[in-house]
Amino acid sequence: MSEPSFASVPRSMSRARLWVAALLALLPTMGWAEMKLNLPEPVSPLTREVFDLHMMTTWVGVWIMVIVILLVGYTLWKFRKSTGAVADQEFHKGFFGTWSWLVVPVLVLGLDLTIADRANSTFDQVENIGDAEVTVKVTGSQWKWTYEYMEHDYSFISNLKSKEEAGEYDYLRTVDNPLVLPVNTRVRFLHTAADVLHAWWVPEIAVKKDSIPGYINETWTIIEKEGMYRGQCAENCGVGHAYMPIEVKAVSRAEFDQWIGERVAEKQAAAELAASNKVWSQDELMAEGEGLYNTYCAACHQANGAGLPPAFPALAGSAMVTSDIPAHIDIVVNGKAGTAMAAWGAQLDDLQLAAIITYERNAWGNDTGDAVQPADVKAAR
Ligand code: HEC
Ligand SMILES: [Cu+2]
Repeated sequence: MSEPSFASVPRSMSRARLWVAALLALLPTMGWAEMKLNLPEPVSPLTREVFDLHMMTTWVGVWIMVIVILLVGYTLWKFRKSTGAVADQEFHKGFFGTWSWLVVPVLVLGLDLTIADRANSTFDQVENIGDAEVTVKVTGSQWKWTYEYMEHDYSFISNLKSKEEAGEYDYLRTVDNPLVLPVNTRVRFLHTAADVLHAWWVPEIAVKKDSIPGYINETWTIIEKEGMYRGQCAENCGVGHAYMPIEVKAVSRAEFDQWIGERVAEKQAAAELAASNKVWSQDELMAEGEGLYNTYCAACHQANGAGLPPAFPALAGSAMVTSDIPAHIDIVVNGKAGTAMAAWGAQLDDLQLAAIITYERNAWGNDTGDAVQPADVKAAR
């Protein structure tokens, strides 16, 4: 891919015109509808503290700026040369000249310590994890989030919604399965990663800490208002970094309890089915595979299998998908290192993988007639 560079810009185009062109190019991509000047409104005690600290330091900065500008402006005006002003050679001997060296630094230090004291108590709050009622382990991987409710032994993957599903405006902001959390409940997050550094960041509800492979970081929140809160991976984690948005759906405690109860029951039923050694018909696999494909694969390969070449290859008519079964199973289970094609072996069970692969081999005119069984996937792991 050749990127346009400054070197390739014709000489005749001045630097100023380049800047104007760059700004104009940015305009349509900015979300004007939601453009706000300040940080998002906090909805938890800790993020409110962070927000207040930010406001306080901002106002200190604003007032210092105003005072300095007024002082410099007044001085330039009052002692301008045209009125015959002459530099004061005895300034350092006067009262202000003598004492300002002491008084000004003392004032500045006092201000610094005032900010430091507030910042210190905020940091104490950041580390005040406490006993939580709900603990969620958040694992970042290239390029999706896995949420595990530790008290319920229930986990799921949260994936980018395709452009078709999300719509033009919400694309890259919405996911298929948001993290669901109860309001007015102390929640503890355990952050880790499966491959490289990521960072789970939802500014309204929690502070940001890196997700590091083999290491656990903790953050906490008490969400005070029901609603949908959004965030992004905040640590550059590779070519798919922009494809792992975060959504947190905050609901009432009763709604949360019901939701988690249903999910756990569903999961148990699915596990029993996958372990049952049943031989599946092509139709059954296709029916199961379509939904899974649309959930996990369509963001890149598209619902119609056409992909988004050259970044994401088409699966409709692909040589691998229409002939070589072992290679097909291998790339889905193990991924392809160094590309955006992730390994799905750890995220999905044998039945789910067999269903997706069978779907790919028979959808969009691929019509191979193959029915890849869970046992085939198991053997290839
Ligand atoms: C984040 C984007 C992304 C997602 C999500 C994704 N893939 Fe891929 N996939 C790719 C890329 C990129 C390649 C090309 C890798 C390469 O360079 O060979 C690829 C290649 C493939 C290939 C090989 C195609 C060929 O003709 O060589 C298959 C099969 C495949 N993906 C299946 C899947 C399945 C099944 C899923 C869902 C479980 C999935 N992919 C999810 C990005 C993605
Ligand atoms: Cu990331």
